Amino acid sequence: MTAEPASAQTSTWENGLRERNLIPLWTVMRGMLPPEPTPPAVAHHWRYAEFKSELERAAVEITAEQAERRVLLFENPSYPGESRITATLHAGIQYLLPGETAAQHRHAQSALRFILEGEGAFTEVGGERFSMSAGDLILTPAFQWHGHGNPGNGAVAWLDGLDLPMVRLMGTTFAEFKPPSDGIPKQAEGISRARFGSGMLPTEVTTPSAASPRVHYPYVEARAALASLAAGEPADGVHGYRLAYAHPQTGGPIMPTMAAYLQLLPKGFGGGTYRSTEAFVFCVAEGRGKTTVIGIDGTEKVFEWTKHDHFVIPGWLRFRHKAQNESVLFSFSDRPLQQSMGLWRDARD
Ligand code: 1HN
Repeated sequence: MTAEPASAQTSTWENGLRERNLIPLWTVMRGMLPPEPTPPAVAHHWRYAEFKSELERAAVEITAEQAERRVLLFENPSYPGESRITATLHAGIQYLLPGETAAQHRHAQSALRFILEGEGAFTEVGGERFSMSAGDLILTPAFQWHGHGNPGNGAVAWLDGLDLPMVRLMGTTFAEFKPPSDGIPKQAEGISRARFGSGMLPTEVTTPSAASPRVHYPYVEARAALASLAAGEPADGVHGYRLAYAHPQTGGPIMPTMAAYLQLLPKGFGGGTYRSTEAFVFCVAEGRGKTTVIGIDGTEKVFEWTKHDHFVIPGWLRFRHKAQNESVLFSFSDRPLQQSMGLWRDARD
């Protein structure tokens, strides 16, 4: 909302100001300060049954080598041409056939990967190989060399989540596509897990790294934790049984810009309505259910989801989950960025 000019004279004067790149704040200030968030992104649902065949088609159209990263990205309908799923997050599904590799590169953006299906592929991060199994979370902290390979027998698909729009906003994008001529220093397989993944920590490391040095969070462990919670305590009224993947040195989020969660919704679970300033990208790891999202204008969208469907909920839109079968949802968000700025809030209403 902008104020009407007080007189034609003011308007002429204002126009003169504009020509000199000077803007009277009072004409634009109310638009800058809405009483509560009005996210331009919309909630949206991508069904695996619909995009799986497009991934297969992509594998016919282009080799992983040509594509460098064979990804179909989820673009929010509100941001055409901007390759983003929310104001701050990028998400897509990467697909690698047996025998294919995706060359090493590195960039300022941080990435996380949640494996959908396929066994036997690996990703290399900072010179260490991590084998991928369905449901695993694997991190690629900013500026680490990383590439992927699939020496297995079947295709592999995984969700890529990146903080690309944040890095673009700050104008801090750097990338390198040619590894050093003497190669990327190799690390023994399992070393980061041995150092940071057992509930113990190296005694000589004092400064926590910005992103979790654990890198790999296997599904078997996270899933077993959720099962034990569900057997041992009542569910949260909104989230069911939800755990955040944690940075082993700080207990905080796994990355400075992105948090990730795994949650179990028991069969028949009906959650209360919730909203938070963080935008969520959800991936259905198991089960079947529905999520109702209530728009700013009060209109409801119902996403009936099943395994490997994805959906996005922009910040400050109300939503609630219902599970038809026992379900597991993976999600990631921009919460750490918001918390570092003192901006994060949520409400159960
Ligand atoms: C990237 O480096 C990967 O390394 C995946 O697998 C998706 C999307 C945009 C920019 C870089 C990867 C990406 C990406």
